[in-house]
Amino acid sequence: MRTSRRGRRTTAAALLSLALALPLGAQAIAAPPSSSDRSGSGTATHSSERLQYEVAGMGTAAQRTQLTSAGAAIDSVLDHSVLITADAATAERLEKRGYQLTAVPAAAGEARTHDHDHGHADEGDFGTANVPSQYHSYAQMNAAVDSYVRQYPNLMRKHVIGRSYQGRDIVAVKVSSNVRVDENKPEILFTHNMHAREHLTTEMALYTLREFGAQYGRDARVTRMLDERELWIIPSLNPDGKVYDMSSGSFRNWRKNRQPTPTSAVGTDINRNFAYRWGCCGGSSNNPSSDVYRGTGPESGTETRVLANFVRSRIVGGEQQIAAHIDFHSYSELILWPYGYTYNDTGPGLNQDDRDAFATVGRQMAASNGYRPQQSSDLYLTDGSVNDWMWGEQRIFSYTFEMYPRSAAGGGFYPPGSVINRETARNREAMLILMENADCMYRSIGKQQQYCSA
Ligand code: BZS
Ligand code: CA
Ligand code: ZN
Repeated sequence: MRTSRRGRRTTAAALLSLALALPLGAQAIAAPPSSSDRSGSGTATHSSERLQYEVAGMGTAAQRTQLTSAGAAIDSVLDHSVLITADAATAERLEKRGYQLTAVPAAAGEARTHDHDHGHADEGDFGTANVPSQYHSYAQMNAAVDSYVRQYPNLMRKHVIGRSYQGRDIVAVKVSSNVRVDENKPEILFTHNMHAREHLTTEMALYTLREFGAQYGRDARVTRMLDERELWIIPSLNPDGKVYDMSSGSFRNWRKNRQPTPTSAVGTDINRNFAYRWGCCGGSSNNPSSDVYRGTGPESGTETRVLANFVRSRIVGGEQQIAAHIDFHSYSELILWPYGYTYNDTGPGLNQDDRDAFATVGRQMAASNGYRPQQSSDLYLTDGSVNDWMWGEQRIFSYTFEMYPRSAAGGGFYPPGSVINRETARNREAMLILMENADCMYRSIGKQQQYCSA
């Protein structure tokens, strides 16, 4: 099944010269230039074509961390190897350093996006002329948000918390009874689509709006949570990346934002750009062409800054109102907690009780959805991740959910639309568990007396 890397690259080169040989008009049809992505020219797209590789001999977190600090973003961790997506330059760099790369034939990632799909009735879940794609584009996402807010005006309110690098709205929907008033209730934050290609996470946000809207006043737990908590949902933290990933005929496997860097490479990894031990520990890259590029400084990424400012704005009367947070990613079916920058279970500001509360609630959530619970550094080290900042700087119990599928075989970043309903509803119980624990996470370890009696 697997072709050698050289084989694939020859194919890529052939495709590239074919694309360049096409008349301009035909090229425009093959890969329409995206007017809304100012930095994304067709040529840049082709010359940085990105393939997926399996890297052998990656059985330990230390080995995976080393690969990460060499600039690779790991898509998925297998028992003895990992899958990465890399452009040709990165792949070459890794091979020079002695890594064994095998190109994996692209499968689901070749699926077309709906934006430029003109009637390929056999293209299944990613959209046809008659059946709209089940994955929302950025514009469709906003339309869906607006319609929920219109449908449930007392329960949902839209806040534009800032703009992306290219100027798109970054939207947070507040969901709570008496939604217009900032009440004294524990607040919970769900963030989605920080990484461009992880579109299932945007569907997760839309599911939550739909479900909570429909179940308020019907389901006792949902009703109680929306009466006693204030929920913030950010359906796309990376609108520029989402649009870029969807706006040619096929998905681009894009992860980062679309902000220029000091080189010709584009994009900062938002999840390596937060201002807690930024770049400290070999868990990110200073190479702008890397998928885990950490940016020029902490919060140099526009979207990182928008989220951090929003979270800081929730400090009221000296107290951070947000108690708990889930950052939804895909894929691998994992529940992760901090710290990511160290292999140690505890660290400065994270004592054994903190860690035990993280792990206990994390495992309860995992028992409900079948994901695997673990400290994120069990995978590989990361620095500047959102979870480390949320806990280390804001003392927010912050988890990462890596959604469906478990492995690349289930479609990787682009699973068929037919799984959306099942795989979003799968997290209903876990979200409620976190919300129910958010008033006192230490109750889960029997230490509410010590930590939560005001
Ligand atoms: C992803 C994987 C994600 C990352 C894993 C992770 C999250 C590690 C948080 C540490 C902390 O992109 O879905 O590498 O950013
Ligand atoms: Ca409040
Ligand atoms: Zn991600």
